[in-house]
Amino acid sequence: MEAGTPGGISVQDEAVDKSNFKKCNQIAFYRRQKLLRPGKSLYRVLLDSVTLSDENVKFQIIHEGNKVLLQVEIYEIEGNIFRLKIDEASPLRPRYKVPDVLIKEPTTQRLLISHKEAGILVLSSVNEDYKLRVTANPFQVELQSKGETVMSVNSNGLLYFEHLQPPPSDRYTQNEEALFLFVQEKQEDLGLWQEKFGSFLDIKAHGPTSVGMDFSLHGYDHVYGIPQHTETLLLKNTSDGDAYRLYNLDIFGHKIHEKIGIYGSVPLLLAHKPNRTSGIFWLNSSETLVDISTKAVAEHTPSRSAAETAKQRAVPLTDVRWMSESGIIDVFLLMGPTAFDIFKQFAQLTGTQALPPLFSLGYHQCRWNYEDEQDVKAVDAGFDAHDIPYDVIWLDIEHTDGKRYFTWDKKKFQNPRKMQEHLRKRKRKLVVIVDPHIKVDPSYILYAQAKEKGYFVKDRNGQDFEGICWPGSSCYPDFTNPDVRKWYADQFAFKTYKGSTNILFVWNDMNEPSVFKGAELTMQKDAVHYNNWEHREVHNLYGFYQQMATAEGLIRRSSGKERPFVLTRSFFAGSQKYGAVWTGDNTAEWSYLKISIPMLLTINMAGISFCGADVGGFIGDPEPELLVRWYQAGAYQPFFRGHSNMESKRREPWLFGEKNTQIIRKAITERYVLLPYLYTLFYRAHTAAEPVMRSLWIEFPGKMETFDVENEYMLGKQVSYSLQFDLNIFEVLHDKKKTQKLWEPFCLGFVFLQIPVFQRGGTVIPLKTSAGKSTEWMIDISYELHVALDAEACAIGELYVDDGHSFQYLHKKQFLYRKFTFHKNILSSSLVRLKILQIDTNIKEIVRKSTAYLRDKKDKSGDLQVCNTWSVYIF
Ligand code: NBV
Repeated sequence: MEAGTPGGISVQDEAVDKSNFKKCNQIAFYRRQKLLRPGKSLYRVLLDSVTLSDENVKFQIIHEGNKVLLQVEIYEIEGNIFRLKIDEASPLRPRYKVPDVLIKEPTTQRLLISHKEAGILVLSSVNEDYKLRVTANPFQVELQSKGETVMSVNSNGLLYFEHLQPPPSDRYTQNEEALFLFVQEKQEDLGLWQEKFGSFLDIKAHGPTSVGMDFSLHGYDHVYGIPQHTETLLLKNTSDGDAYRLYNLDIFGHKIHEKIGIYGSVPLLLAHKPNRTSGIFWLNSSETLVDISTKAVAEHTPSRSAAETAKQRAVPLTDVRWMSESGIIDVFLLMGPTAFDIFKQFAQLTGTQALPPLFSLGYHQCRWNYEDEQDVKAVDAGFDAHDIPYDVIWLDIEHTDGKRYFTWDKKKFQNPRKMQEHLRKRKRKLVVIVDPHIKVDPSYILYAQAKEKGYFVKDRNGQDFEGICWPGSSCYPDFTNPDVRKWYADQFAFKTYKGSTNILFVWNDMNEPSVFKGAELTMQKDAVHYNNWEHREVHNLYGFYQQMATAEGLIRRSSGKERPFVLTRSFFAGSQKYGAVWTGDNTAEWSYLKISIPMLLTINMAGISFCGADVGGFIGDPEPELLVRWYQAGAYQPFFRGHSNMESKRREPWLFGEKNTQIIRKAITERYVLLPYLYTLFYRAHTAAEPVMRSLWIEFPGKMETFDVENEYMLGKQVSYSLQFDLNIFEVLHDKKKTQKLWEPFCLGFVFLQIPVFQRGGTVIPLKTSAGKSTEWMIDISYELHVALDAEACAIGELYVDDGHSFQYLHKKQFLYRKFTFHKNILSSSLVRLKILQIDTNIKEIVRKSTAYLRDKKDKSGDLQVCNTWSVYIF
């Protein structure tokens, strides 16, 4: 059978047909919500219903039209977070509340009622820094920080809540029902009880359940976040077009600069102005749309004279309207006030980045497909022959027995253990793909077991949901069920997963989930999950749960000792706890290289530091210059993997002539030399929620000129990377002046020989003195510190080291964490935490060597070079 076309299935045939995917106006709940225009909200607070407890303040609001009551709960959460929950006061049945995303029930603080009269309720935080001013009629909430209004809620009156109703058949006689359906049709098909899209029909057992609300961000005209879209870093105004869509979809050949959702969703939006950053985390896993509109308004200051009013300043204001198909309104208002505070606040709710095993920060070589054991060995040997470091080789779907995951193609991979032993000797790892769909085949043990245990997602008639994917007819494990996750995790046990060893790690693909003949190539929204929840409620969580179960499986197979590595395509808020994500099927074109940077920066802002884009572009064949430039970019991104489609030409780094091989080798080598710094950054991401890859505004929050920069970013605090397309004008951010023009010694013929990377003045970064064949080969290579001084001739930096693979750093606190200070010509190192003695000896060595290095520099130039801004440093 032809590879990739089981049962004649080839996704490539189905690719990029835009009509497969909805535009916003083809989404019924969006059309319904858009009927509500900005204006006075019909919701009014019943002030008599206000109750205060240690945990929260509760009250009811009533809709003046339909008289439905909603229950509002306001919480103050430790660390400058406010939570607003709105649900029906007495729903017909419980509405879906997203479980498993918050790492724990947040610790609340008692709010105080400081004022309650004349239709106004004022709540204050314990420290009195924040005030929530609740207006009763119409219902609005204004959030103030020390007197400054930061955000207001429902100020455009767009609170929208479709309450659960009995189906029309229970409410009307047959004739009335016919009339109802007729009226419904007349109303441009509002899609209340069913919704058509092409030949697909979504039957809504519980009718319309949509929710929505607006937020005004005062003084802000820069908003970011809500991945994943192929869009600019700065979120755009959506007034004249489609809203940003958060709905995990597998869009093969997706275009750039579109607001349709691809693969993963994190409903976290950040707003930034020079003195403050705020965040909105809309915890809802159903399809969600976000409208954004920025305008200038007159400055909002109470009681001004006529003369003052005439001189009123125009200030920016951004309105953000969230609309979800289902669930409740559960929104966290993150008050910052700095970007780093927002990252901490979000991590406090959803967890921090898992600390990756060190090997996974090395270079990964992937392709759809490395054909067989010989191919794997040859590619592995190719890296050594060409003196290029790499850590991991990957196997795509063709390695399996007919797309039955957890199995091997018996002809091509006759002895997978032996192949892994071969790789192990060469200190390398293997990653294999494990997609969620399971081939309908009673003789396939995974299918038979899941079928028997009732572990598959069901269709609306209670039968196992069947869709088409790589293996042909497939069923989908219901990962929302904890028993299914446990069963799935058990499949990774060495005894169960035949041919697997502890150098094998996992890649979860197609987990949006991708269903070839489904509506928008995904699962029917009326499919049914654990506890009878419809797929529409949990859609954006499917991949999150698969990665959770997979990571758990890898941890369990090592009896809790080893850190897992799991790459997922689909993700949600909190996926950072389970591993890495990549941006999916990009195309081998310059524009995709360019857009990969804002896409990765946005994913980083949303808490997922461990992310990357396929180097070279997955679809098509990059021209050599593009490939080389992509390696240079990837070397400075958190997850670094070369990958290509089965229809693309082979692309191993040495296939493009000696000169290109040399430049690629250099880029990958630089990555390996930089690993101590990168690993330290991941430690910071893991423990302090600091993103590894940061847009400039995060590091320079007061510098407006950085707010929209998306071709340059910081790797941690200390290194900046710049993607430059114009070889003659090279600008980097300068601390004092706006930018500084550099020259072109970076260019070599058609391509940069040097990657435009800079070390920030005032910093010390730890490096290895050279690269090895893989991370494991580098254990004995010594470290060195690179010091770039600031105007005061000082510098600081840090280094984190542990065994690189186990949980000993956590359970036994076996790690080393050192801070370095360079001051008055002396480099000193202070211990933050240490338990591994032999590494400490190494550190003394670092200090000795680097001081020598500095002396060396001094000798050569006659003076230590003081970098009062950026030091141009070529690694
Ligand atoms: O498993 C094959 C590919 C994989 O190589 C790619 O990285 C994924 O994003 N997969 C998608 C399925 C088919 C894409 C046409």
